[in-house]
Amino acid sequence: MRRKLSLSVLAGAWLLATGAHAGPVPSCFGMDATLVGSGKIKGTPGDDVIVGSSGSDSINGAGGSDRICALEGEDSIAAKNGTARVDGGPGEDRIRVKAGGSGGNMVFGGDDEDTISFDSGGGGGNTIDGGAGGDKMKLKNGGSDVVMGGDGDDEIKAGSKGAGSITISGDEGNDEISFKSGGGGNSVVGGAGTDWCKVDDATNVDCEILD
Ligand SMILES: [Ca+2]
Ligand SMILES: [Ca+2]
Ligand SMILES: [Ca+2]
Repeated sequence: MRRKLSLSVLAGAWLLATGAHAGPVPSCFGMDATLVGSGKIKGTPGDDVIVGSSGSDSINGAGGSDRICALEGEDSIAAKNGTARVDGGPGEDRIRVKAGGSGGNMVFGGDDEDTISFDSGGGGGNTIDGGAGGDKMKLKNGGSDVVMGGDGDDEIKAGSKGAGSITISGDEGNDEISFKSGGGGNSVVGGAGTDWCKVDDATNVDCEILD
């Protein structure tokens, strides 16, 4: 059988071969990595599957629908213009996603105190989950998004220009949530802990209201 490896896979394989074990190619959101590295990692204008290192990485997807798994360390992650799937992993990560507007983005801060800024570009059906730790999330949502603070005292600033129900949950911890809706039918729930909310319009609100 013929096996064909793309250039980017070869680049990743080279990096893997330098380790003690040249094990299988790591995966990210169910796909084999096309790029594996540490430190500063830059993707291509196309769709990349990038896996970082246990150290602090600076990963730039450089456009396209990228899957980025930064693993441990205090990582800085940027993705733009496509549908992004990003997992910061453990460590205090800084994640910036400016999506292309097709929706269906997935952003996970993972453990520890992450800073997430997300712009849906108008597309809906996105999932943004801060994970454990007190996260700071600044979100321009699309319709039908699911936003979770996860454990810890989270600060969630969300807003949507599009119609469609958005579900925001602070989860455990004392959370602060502000939400500007683009239409009705939204849900803002603080979850366990003492939570504060500032909402302009939501059908289901369960938290202490801030004026
Ligand atoms: Ca890392
Ligand atoms: Ca993290
Ligand atoms: Ca959290």
